[in-house]
Amino acid sequence: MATSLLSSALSIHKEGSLYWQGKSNVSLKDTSFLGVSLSDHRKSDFSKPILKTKISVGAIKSQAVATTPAINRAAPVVKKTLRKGCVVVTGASSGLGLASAKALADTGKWHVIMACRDFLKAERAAKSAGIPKENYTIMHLDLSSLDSVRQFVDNFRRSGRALDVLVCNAAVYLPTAREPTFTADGFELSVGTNHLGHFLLSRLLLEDLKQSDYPSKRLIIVGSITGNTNTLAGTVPPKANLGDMRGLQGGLNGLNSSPMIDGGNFDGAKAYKDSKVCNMLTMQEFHRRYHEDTEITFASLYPGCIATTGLFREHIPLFRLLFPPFQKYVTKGFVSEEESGKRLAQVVSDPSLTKSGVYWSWNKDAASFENQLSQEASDVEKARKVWEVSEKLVGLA
Ligand code: LMG
Ligand code: NDP
Ligand code: PMR
Repeated sequence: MATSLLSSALSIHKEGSLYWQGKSNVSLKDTSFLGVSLSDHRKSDFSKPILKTKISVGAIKSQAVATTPAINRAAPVVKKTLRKGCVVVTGASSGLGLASAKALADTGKWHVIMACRDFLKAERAAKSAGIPKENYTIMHLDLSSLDSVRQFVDNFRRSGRALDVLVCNAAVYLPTAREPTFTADGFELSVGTNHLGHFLLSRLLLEDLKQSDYPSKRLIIVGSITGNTNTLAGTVPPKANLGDMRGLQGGLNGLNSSPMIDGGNFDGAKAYKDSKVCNMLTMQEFHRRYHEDTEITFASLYPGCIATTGLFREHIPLFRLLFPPFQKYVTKGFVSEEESGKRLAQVVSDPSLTKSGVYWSWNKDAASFENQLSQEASDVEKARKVWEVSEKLVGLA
């Protein structure tokens, strides 16, 4: 009996560390203590055990990934194998989206719908990343067009797949633009793509998530430290600020309203940070409105500073050259694309990250913790207003 228990424990650990390889193999120097909320670094819970030590038979069972004979002997209920999950990841053609698609597809437990605006680029990216071809499908989605968002939802439904997890990851960042550019529907491009496109997508796909019979359904919206003014990174000018949202209410069209949410003059870096605040507020509003009834987990995260991604493609060459070493050696907030992909994959499927309404970050030991959002990014009234104004803009109300 003792031998059988021991062998089952060993197998569980083996499964756990195989499945959650990302968590157990991360390098300690990858994460920044500076990434931790300034006002809340005591709460940042460096003592939280990493998953490998936390994983329990129950946790394995809920994912039903383990079917080794040793585990079956110890816990016969585990026999029932969970079907492959289906996760939609927007902007999976590069950076964090691609890395998370790979991390998830490589486990063999997920089919990844890569929702991308450039089909060929996505196909090449998936191939060169070596994503197993039976574990992904590319579907066209251009978040800067509400028609395209609706069409994607139709196409997805026609595919007959269940939707178990949705990851709103795609984003654009236009720090050097002097003049605003606009989406097909006339919204300033950064907020239009990063927030409004995802807002419509997630509102429509909520119905599909509700219908899924998967045991842990999740809607994840990628946030960022730079939208949180309670951090050093968030105080680098220009700071995020939604103000009274008069620009958003006016439709961000730059004609009869400002292209900026707060009604100010166009600033691409600020528009990006504002869009991230909207992403984090939207996640919380979803949680308040739907978590209890649907049992869907709503979450956001700051995956670390992935200084090498395409996000900085519009920045000046000197910035692109200096930013990675600056983050690696000065702030120590740098993470590789691969590591960031494993982090997002945890938020998608880790059995211990089921809490809803949480903004996840990772501490210097690469363990996840519930981070504190800035005052604005956790403002209940602002969240409601962003929700209500956004639903008008995207034609839901
Ligand atoms: C706005 O500027 C832009 O206007 C906007 O267009 C958009 O890009 C936006 O958020 C994005 O930024 C905001 C920013 C500009 O303003 C400030 O941050 C105000 C403070 C300005 C201070 C300038 C100092 C410049 C030096 C930075 C290095 C400090 C680090 C400490 C050094 C310790 C050394 C041990 O700010 C900038 O544009 C600054 C440029 C930031 C680029 C980041 C790269 C910095 C390179 C630093 C060298 C890295 C070398 C690495 C090797 C390390 C070896 C140990
Ligand atoms: P990348 O530029 O590498 O990836 C962004 C993805 O979004 C690309 O696949 C891009 O497609 C896609 N995309 C852009 N516009 C659209 C659109 N209109 N429709 C559909 N897809 C679109 O950047 P990252 O991987 O760095 O960014 C991913 C997420 O991570 C973003 O939400 C960002 O805010 C967040 N983040 C990034 C950090 C970092 O340090 N890099 C830090 C914190 C958060 P295409 O390949 O065709 O251009
Ligand atoms: Mg920042 C203290 C740590 C820290 C962290 C974790 C980041 C993350 N940054 C930090 C500090 C600083 N940055 C400091 C001290 C400066 C002034 C030199 C600085 C500057 C800076 C610039 C100019 N940082 C930037 C930029 C960008 O253009 C990036 C940006 O704001 O995009 C919106 C950026 C970022 N810094 C980060 C992260 C994660 C970014 C990238 C983007 C994002 O939030 O998604």
